[in-house]
Amino acid sequence: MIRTLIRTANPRYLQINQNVKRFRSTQAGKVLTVDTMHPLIKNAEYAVRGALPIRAEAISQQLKKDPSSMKFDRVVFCNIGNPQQLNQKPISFFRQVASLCDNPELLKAENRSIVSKLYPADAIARAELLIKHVGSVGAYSHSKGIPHIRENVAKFIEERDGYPADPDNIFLTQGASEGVQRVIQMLTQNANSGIMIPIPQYPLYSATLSMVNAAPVPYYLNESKGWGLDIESLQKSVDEARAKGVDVRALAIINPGNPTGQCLTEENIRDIIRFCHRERIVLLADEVYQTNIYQPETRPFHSFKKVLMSMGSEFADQELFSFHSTSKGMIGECGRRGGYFECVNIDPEIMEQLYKLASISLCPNVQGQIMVDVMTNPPVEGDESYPQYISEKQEIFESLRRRAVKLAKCFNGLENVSCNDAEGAMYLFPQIRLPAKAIEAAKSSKMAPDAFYAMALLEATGVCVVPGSGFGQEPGTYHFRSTFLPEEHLFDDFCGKISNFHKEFMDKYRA
Ligand code: DCS
Repeated sequence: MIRTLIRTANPRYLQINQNVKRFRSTQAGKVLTVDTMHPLIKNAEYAVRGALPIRAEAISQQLKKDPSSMKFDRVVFCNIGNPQQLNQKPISFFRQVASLCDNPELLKAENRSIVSKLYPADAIARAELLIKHVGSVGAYSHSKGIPHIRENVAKFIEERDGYPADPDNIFLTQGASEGVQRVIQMLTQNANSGIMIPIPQYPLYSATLSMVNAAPVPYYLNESKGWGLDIESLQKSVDEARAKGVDVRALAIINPGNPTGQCLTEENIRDIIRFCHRERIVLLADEVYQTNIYQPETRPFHSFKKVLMSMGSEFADQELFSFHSTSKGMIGECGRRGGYFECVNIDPEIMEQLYKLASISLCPNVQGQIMVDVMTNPPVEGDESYPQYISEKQEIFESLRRRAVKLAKCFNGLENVSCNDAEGAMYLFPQIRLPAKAIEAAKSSKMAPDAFYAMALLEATGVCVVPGSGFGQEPGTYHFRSTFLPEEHLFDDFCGKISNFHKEFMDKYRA
């Protein structure tokens, strides 16, 4: 009792006691908060899954509980190039091979008679071959990816380009994303290292640069020339960055473009290679949409590797990384996370460092690697699965092409909206000239004007698009990106909803 009195009367004791309490109260909260987390991760932005999709997800959940709570019965997710989410059918052969590899019991002699009724002979043969090379899909593989599959990727590249490819220069990855992130990590030494990225761009690039604390060096695509890429714009941007002391090390090109859908001509690619060679810049060619080509006669796909190889010995030292994925094309197996990148003219010591980096993650997931195998080595004429494979692929392709045209027509029919056609990829990126009153209303809601428009579209129709500000755009212009992936039988309704909303929006905010 006396001791307690002395303690409470002693000012020094009171001070200590208060400090302990304060210490305990900070201890009581979470150790990991947004104030204590890594600031570079906090700063990274990724609009494809940003505020709009988060609200769309909440509405979608709400509609499940209370279907009449909105003016529409479901959310249409046009914010992401995720075809199977919108019911695109997987390619049968791919799934047959994957499922047999997953369940090798089916390949045992005693099950043969049943299995051969369910699976075509070439799918069974492929699964057997893969299992021979892979072992179990449940085992870690070689960190660069299963050698047999890398050999198939090399053959695919050789056939596509007409120039040799070395399986040792190929790394299999979990989607193209992992490859892009790894290469950007390798390329950036400090905050002064710069990577040129297109504006508009797919935000994987800006987000990765944020996370490694390197400098994005933007170059603008020319909307009035069908989102063309001119060398003057590249030169201007590299000169300006270097004048500010930025060490510009690489140029990222997305071809066909995301979100812009343009497909580069061979001549243009040649000029870009000459530019990189002259300026000593590594090329990063993101070619994940190489088979989403909708005007193949006038705008076919040319790989950077092929064009570089065709330019002869003068350019034989140009460094190039090119990326591909099983998520796009007519495959759309986004969730399986398959991809690869090819390294061309990369320093052997850097190849070792890339191998080390891959080893730290042990290996890319094996089912994703199997998807890369079937993507690069699909059924060929004479195989049992060939007719079905070709017809499934063709059906998806023709439908995507029709939807691309239909949506561009819909956008171009809207007041104050203009939209370039998609030569490739899965997206349209229309420009909206928003009325001053809408821009003011956006300001008072503390939103970017294009985000304000996109949010109003979502709340009125359930259609979820991504505001142009998430990809970057010329200052003072407003855009949004929409995929053209909604199912074709719902497409007229989808276009109708957008048109009605747009008319009401313009009526409300017209000067
Ligand atoms: N590169 C580009 C240009 C992409 O558009 C994407 C995905 C990727 C790389 C990475 O894809 P994977 O890791 O799946 O191979 N596109 C995103 C988009 O804009 N919508 O969906 C995902």
